[in-house]
Amino acid sequence: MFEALKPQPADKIIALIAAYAADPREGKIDLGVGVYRDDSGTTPIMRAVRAAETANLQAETTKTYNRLIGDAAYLAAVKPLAVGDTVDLARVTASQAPGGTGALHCLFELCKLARPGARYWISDPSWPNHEAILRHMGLPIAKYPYYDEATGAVDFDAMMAALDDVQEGDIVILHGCCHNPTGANLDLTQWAALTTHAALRGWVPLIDLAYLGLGDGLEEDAAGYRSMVSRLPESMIGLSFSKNFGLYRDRAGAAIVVAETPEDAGMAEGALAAINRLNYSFAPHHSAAIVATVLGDADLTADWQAELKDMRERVTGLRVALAEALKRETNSDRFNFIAEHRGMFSRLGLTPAEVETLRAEHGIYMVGDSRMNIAGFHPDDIDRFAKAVAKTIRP
Ligand code: PLP
Ligand code: TYF
Repeated sequence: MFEALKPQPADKIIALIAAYAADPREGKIDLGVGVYRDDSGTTPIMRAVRAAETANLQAETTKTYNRLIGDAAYLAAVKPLAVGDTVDLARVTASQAPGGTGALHCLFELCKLARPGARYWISDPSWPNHEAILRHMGLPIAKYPYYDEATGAVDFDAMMAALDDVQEGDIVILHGCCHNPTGANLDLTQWAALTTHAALRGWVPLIDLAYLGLGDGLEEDAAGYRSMVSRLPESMIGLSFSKNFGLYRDRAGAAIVVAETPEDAGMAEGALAAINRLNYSFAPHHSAAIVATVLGDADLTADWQAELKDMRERVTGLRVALAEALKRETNSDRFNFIAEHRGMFSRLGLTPAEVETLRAEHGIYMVGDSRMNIAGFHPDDIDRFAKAVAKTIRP
């Protein structure tokens, strides 16, 4: 039967990992997959994560099954982290999921059960896996324009105009902060306008939250989507701890539902537990237990927040240095937006041919749409990178 299978299209981001590894050149620069790296080029295990993992290893007494919905301490810590004190927690339920991807998949399945006719709106562009997963699940996709290449900002008018076609009950996927791939984010006024639109038109937001704390701060990054969640009867959050806890391969995430009433939240909880059972029964415990231990301990939480702040500030510092170097080398303001953006990514705005030239001639790897993982830069790379870009785009 397997001869009937067709080759699967590669994930263009994941494919870059292998292409970069196979390049023998000294001084190659990896701006591909979105993982945080420090100045030594490593993706560190965070101090609080290491401490919690060590403590858990000693304290753990059993490996028996936990609950289908997930670990109680983990979910109790995760809900307030996501929604803050903006909603009554009796209206909030959550399930443990293997990473943010797992959380999104669970929420799509929940929507499929609750709203069979819904369309799923994604930003154009968005993280490619949004469209890929929805397609895989056979769910109907609609797109809203998001990014204005000319200004480097959100094209909010175009976004709102497209959302005029939304039907009651549709699901609109929004990036909670640190938009992937553009780095351009909604401001508080725009979140408020979207909230009013959702309230009037009856669409339900699904917030993809993969970079909380990597933009301007844990509270700052949450302010926009929390204001929306607090004003609407229903919303969902797909949370990932891959980036802000550095737990990538260990897979920690949560599918969070804010329901209109505690009774509805109870129904959603039952469905989420069943979805977990039907997919893999129990989500991986190890990584979730690390998050629960960190968030359940004031000292570990403070240390996690301090290290996350350092990570965030490294990225913001690299943004400023990069924008300055590109301004100097290209003698233009074309790339100033990089310093304004937040999160791990910005798109340079180069053509696919220019991206290919950077790879072939300079050993610089970025996604074909010219998305760069800013955290991938070493400070010493920036001048050479800016010179290479200037040479590549010179008419
Ligand atoms: N959503 C966005 C926008 C992402 O960039 C990512 C990748 O990190 C995820 C979700 C899910 O990440 P993970 O499944 O590794 O937790
Ligand atoms: O966009 C990125 O680079 C990260 C990592 O299928 C990632 O979100 C990329 C592709 C993918 C899973 C994770």
